Amino acid sequence: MKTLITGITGQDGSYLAEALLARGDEVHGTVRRTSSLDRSRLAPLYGDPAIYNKRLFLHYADLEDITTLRRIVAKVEPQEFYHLAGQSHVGLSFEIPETTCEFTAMGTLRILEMLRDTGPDCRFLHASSSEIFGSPDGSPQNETTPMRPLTPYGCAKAFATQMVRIYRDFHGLFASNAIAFNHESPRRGENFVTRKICRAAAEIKLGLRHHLDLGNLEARRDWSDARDIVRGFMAILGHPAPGDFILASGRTHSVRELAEVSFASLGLEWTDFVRCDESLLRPADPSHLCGDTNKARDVLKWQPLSTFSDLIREMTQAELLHATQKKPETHHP
Ligand code: NDP
Ligand code: GDR
Repeated sequence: MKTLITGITGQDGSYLAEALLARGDEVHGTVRRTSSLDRSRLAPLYGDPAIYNKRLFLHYADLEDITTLRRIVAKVEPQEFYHLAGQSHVGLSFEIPETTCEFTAMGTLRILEMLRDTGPDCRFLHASSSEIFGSPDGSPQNETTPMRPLTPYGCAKAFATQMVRIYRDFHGLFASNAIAFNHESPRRGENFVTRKICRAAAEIKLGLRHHLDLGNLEARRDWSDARDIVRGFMAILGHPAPGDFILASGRTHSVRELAEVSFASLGLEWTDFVRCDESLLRPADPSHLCGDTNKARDVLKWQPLSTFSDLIREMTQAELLHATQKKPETHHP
């Protein structure tokens, strides 16, 4: 099978590329021009001469550059198209709302318009988000929960999610929304709270720093393992009919509990090191997001395999290894 991924250099894109290659696919990914060619999450694939430019191909295309994307789709003729690219930081979307909406909302609409022209044979997945629910009336949320976003990022995802529904219902595209709740891994971006906490705990353990500044400690999130969610993406496009599917763990934890698990896994008491920094509080922050995964469990036979504490411990250990490699050598007399 030929597959196309936007956002292949990101956390999810890199795991998805690995999983699709393991399935036997020819994988194509779009990358944007950056000043550094360090696409570290793809490093294991780059380094494999049997994979890179044999079964994994990268193409330059920005989300605004629909002509280039159209050319890539025409050349590759993918059977599956995973659209993961976008500005993915919710807090930052308050600082850069226009680019967030341009890439996430309009970028998705342009791709749908292109697929409407190029033909309905390609199955399309949009990585939607729990942020579309914002302040829901009840918890947990399912595929029919009304969208009530609180953040520019959530608004952009809500627009894209509804457009996917419109193109599925009225233009006959095989287009699905994976409504994913937070998912993490050692490849998570460094400014998301899980990675930030796990990294700080490891650096504090090694004496490389002394404090960690955090925003809202009471915020609760439904955290999963990114590898479980990526498995869900593949199950969604593997299902014979398109639709919307919640992918989540169905359990919530607070940022406070997250810090406790990470620091405790290194024998540290988190309260000795964590400080509250009010400048890290967001203008708005959803507080009751928890996914109801009954549809994905029943229809796709999908379920998450990893637990919250195992994931946080794995991420903390990965940071410890990383920080140890960075640590300046001690010179003995
Ligand atoms: P990352 O931030 O790790 O990756 C984002 C990807 O999008 C990167 O490959 C990035 O490229 C690319 N990208 C960003 N802007 C553009 C642009 N203008 N043109 C082309 N490519 C661009 O995100 P994740 O892997 O964590 O998430 C994947 C998707 O899933 C995102 O859309 C995110 O919003 C959504 N999502 C994620 C959740 C999560 O908890 N991880 C939960 C719900 C939804 P580059 O490497 O060059 O920056
Ligand atoms: P989120 O993830 O906004 O849910 O978006 P993030 O890890 O950024 O924040 C989770 C919660 O932690 C609180 N928080 C902090 N967050 C960050 N980043 N840094 C801090 O110092 C800090 N202190 C407390 C936040 O306020 C928030 O409540 C993620 C992204 O992957 C989106 O792309 C995705 O759509 C949603 O998850 C579902």
